[in-house]
This record gives sequence, structure tokens and C-alpha cells, in this order.
Amino acid sequence: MKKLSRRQFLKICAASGAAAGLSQLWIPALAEAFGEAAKANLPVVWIQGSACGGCSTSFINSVHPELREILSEVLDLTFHPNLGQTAAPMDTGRNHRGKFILVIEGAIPKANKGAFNIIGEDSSGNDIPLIDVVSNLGEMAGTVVAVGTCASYGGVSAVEPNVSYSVGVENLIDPGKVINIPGCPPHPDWIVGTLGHIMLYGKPDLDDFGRPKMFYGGLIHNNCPLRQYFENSIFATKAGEKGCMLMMGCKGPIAFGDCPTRQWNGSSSWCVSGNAPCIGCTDPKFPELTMPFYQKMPEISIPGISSTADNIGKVLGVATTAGVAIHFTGSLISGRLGRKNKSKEGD
Ligand code: FSX
Ligand code: SF4
Repeated sequence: MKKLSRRQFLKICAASGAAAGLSQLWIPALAEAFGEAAKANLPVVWIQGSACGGCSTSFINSVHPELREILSEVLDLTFHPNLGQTAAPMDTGRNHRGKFILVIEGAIPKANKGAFNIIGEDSSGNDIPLIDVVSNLGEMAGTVVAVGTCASYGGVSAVEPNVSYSVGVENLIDPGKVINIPGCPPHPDWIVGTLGHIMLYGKPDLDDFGRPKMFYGGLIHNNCPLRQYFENSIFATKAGEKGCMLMMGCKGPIAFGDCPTRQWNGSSSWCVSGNAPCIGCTDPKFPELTMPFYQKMPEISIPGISSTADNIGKVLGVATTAGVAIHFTGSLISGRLGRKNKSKEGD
């Protein structure tokens, strides 16, 4: 069968969560495109690090396609701790060196030679720390996908004082082969769609923080259905009140993702439509930057403009390079520029 063009694939990715008609194409498109060759050449190994397990839960709750379809038609998932895939990860690594996809969920603790996360023991009864497995498999993998904000940047697992010196995957593996899928947890479409893109076309286009632009290219605030309330300065002060949730702590003005258009749980809802402010869980500095979750953001500085969070949307709305400016603003807020990771002691 004719392989989908990348353009067609991106179109299906963009619309799969939003349009029932297009979501019908998602499964056959992925299944057709991956085919037997992909299954033979690009197995996926999924390793769990230090986290809550919500990333796997999100993946398991994929609606289009369902998990059953993902496992039987889309991915050759050879190892996952919860799903019954038990092929030895190191065997996959050796047999498909330089090709296979390594998925890592959760942060990696570096302190005390990785003693904060022991995932097994060798034939002599010696502990096998997660950090060794990630380093070895990461070196063998063709592509490494960090699923969730913990695996991407440390996330909740690396909140100060971070006694375990937990870090994101890029801290251990060449960032050139790492793709970050942040979110606490990430949307299942972001995970499946990114894996699909890798198999079909290689690495997707990434932003400065290693996130695929096809899912993280837009600001939550720009597509929020409550945006008109914001423009009219109608703000809710408690749950259930009509209005933009900025005063209730919404971080939509600094968070990137397609949640408002894709929506969650089979396109039925998302945080803001569920009456909860966005907590900015896709940000490289989540959760420390975006806490307290339910308090209004402090004053925000934009290059050349001093603004408050109350009018940042209006200011950026008239900027010709709004997308760039907004992203830059996010960088300024968190005091970061460029792709980097929380670097910690404890090696
Ligand atoms: Fe972290 Fe994943 Fe948040 Fe939890 O395992 S991104 S704590 S939803 O689930 O890593
Ligand atoms: Fe929507 Fe939050 Fe922006 Fe208000 S601040 S418009 S609730 S994203």
C-alpha cells in the first residue's frame, strides 16, 4: 500500500482528537503505514523510572486507537512492565542496536549510584539500578522518547530538595537522540503520534525544549474557549463562576500544548472545560515554576514591555511575532533559554 505522505500524517495527527471522521482514519493510517517492516525493525522498549505511573495509565487509556489496537496493529512493544510484554530489554537492544525506540517514563535518580531506584538484580544477586539500564539501553537505541514531564525534565520527581538527585533523560543520554513528550501525564495521542512519526519519517520537528511542534506548537491560552472572557476582563474567582480562570491561577498564558483543540478522554473534556485552571504541566520547569497551582501568576516581563499577567494576552495578541514572543516570554519567566536540563550533583 502507498505510504502516507508526512503532510497527510501530520494532518491526521492534528485532527485525530477533534474530528470523529478523521479519527476513523487514525487507526488504519497508522497500521497501514507502520506495516510489517516497521514491526520487524523498530521494536519499542518501555522502561519505568521514578514517577507515579500516570504516563502509562494515560497511554493505556488511549481511545483512538485503543490499547488493543496499538499493541496488535501499531507498535511492536517488546517490553512494558505492566502490559505483559516481557522480552528482555537488553536482548532487544543487542538485536536492534541503533534502531529500536527506547521509551522512558519517570525521572532517573542519580544519587548514591542510583540506589534510589533499583529495578532488578543480576544473576549474582547484585542490584541493577535504573540509571545503569537507562544509560546502557540509551546508548544502544536509535531514538529515545522521554514520556512525561518527569522523564523529560525531572518534573515532580525532581522538586527541591530533590534528595535523590532525580533528572530527566537528557541529563544521561545524548540530547540529539532524545524527544521529550512532557505533560503530567502526556496525552496518549502525543505518545502514539510521536512514535508513529519516528517510525515513518524519523524524528519530528522539535521546539527548543525537545517537544514535537506538531503537538506543542501552540499556547494553551491562544486556543482557549474562555479567551473571550479574558479579552473582556471577565474573570472567575471561584470554581463554577463564569469567566477566564486567570485569577484562579490558570497557567494557560505560559503553557504549550494542543489540549483545548484535541481535548482529553476521547475528546470529551480537558482541564479548563472541567472547571480547573491549566497548571502548566508541559513546561520544562513544572511544577516549581507553576506552583502554587491555584494562585494568579506574578508580574510577567516581555522584552521591551512591562506587563502583568492580566494583560499579557492583549499585548501579545497585537505582536506580529506573537508565537516567538510568547515562547520567549515563557523562557524569561523561568529564567531559562535553550534546551537544557536540571543538572544535579550526585553522579
Ligand atoms: Fe511524572 Fe509519569 Fe506526572 Fe506521573 O510516570 S509526568 S508524575 S503523571 O506519571 O512521570
Ligand atoms: Fe483560558 Fe486560562 Fe487563558 Fe483564561 S488564562 S483564557 S482560562 S487559558
